[in-house]
Parts: sequence; structure tokens; C-alpha cells
Amino acid sequence: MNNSEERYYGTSPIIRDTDGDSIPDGIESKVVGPLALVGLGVTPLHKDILLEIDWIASNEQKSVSPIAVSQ
Ligand SMILES: [Ca+2]
Ligand SMILES: [Ca+2]
Repeated sequence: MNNSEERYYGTSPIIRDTDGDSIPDGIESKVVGPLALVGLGVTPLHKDILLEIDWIASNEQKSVSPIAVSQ
């Protein structure tokens, strides 16, 4: 980001990742494109954790039964 954009977002022009969450300020400020994280609530001013969960649907009907625990 340039200094004008840094001022706009309130981020540091000398620190690449102002909030220290390992996501660069320039990425956290993008509002368009495939990496537009702003719509997910990500900002460069507080630490964010992004979690992606992938799964494959199964055709099998599986049920989970509770397990009895005794002492
Ligand atoms: Ca960051
Ligand atoms: Ca952040």
C-alpha cells in the first residue's frame, strides 16, 4: 500500500503487518478480487485467524452413536 492508503486504513507505513497476525496489511485491505478478505470481517487493525474446512460428501448413511462412559 502507498502512504495515502496506509493513512486511510490507519495502518503503519513502515510495518508490513500492522496488527501482527501474519497477514500483510495490503491483503487485509483488499476489497475486490479473489483475496478480498474484507467481506469476511478481516481488517489490518486487529488479529484475524482464517480457517478453511474442506470435506467430501459421502453417499453412505453413517450415524454416530453416543458412547457410554462408566467409571
Ligand atoms: Ca495483518
Ligand atoms: Ca488482521
